Amino acid sequence: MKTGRFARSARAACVLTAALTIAAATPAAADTGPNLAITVVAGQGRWLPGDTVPIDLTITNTGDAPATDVWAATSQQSGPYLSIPDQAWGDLQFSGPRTTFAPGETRTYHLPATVSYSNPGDAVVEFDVFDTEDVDSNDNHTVVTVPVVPADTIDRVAGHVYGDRDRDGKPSPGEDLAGVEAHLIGRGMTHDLVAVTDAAGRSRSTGCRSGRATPCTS
Ligand SMILES: [Ca+2]
Ligand SMILES: [Ca+2]
Repeated sequence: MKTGRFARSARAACVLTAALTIAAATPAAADTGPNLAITVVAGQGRWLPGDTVPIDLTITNTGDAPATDVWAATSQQSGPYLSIPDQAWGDLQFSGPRTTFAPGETRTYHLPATVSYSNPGDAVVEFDVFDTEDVDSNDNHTVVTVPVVPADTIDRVAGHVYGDRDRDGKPSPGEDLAGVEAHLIGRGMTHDLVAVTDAAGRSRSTGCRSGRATPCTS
C-alpha cells in the first residue's frame, strides 16, 4: 500500500507540472489598436537666450492599427520658455488637419526651439503626442531638459578682426588687422565693451553678460 500511495502522489505531481507548463506557454492577450510612442533629443550644449535649440521629435506607431488623429504639443514644466513656431510642427499641429501613422511607421520632426529668459534655471519641457484611440498612453510623453546659461553670468569674449582680401569668407595669411577697436554691446549692458586688436588681429573683452551681443569694429 505504501508503494501505491507514492505512485498516486507521483501521478498528481506530473499532472500539476503539465498544467503549469500550459499556463506559462499561453501569452497574455495584448491590447489591439494604435499605440504611439514618442522620443525627443535636444541639441547638446549650454544655451543662451535667443539661441535656437535643434529638437528632433520622433513618433512611432508600435500598435497593430493606424493612428488617424495624431497631433503633438509641448507643456512647459519649469525654467525658461522654449518657443517653437506653429508651422514647424507641420502636420502635427493641433489646429491643423492632423495626421496618420500606419502600424510600424516612424517619423522624425525637426523643431527649432528658441530660448527665452522668462524664468531662471534650465528649460524643462514635456513633449506629448495624442491620438484618441491610443491603447497605452504611458509612452506618449517625455520630459526634456535643455541647459541654459544663467542670466547673470559674466564672461570673456574673444574676437578676430581680419580683412578678407581674397573673399573666401575666412581668415587667410596676411589678412589680420592690428590696432582696430572691437566694440561689443548686448543685453543688460549700458555701454560698449571696447578692446583693441593685437598684431594677430585678436581682441579680448571681459565683463560681458551672457546673452547675444552685437560686435562691431571702428
Ligand atoms: Ca502609446
Ligand atoms: Ca580670407
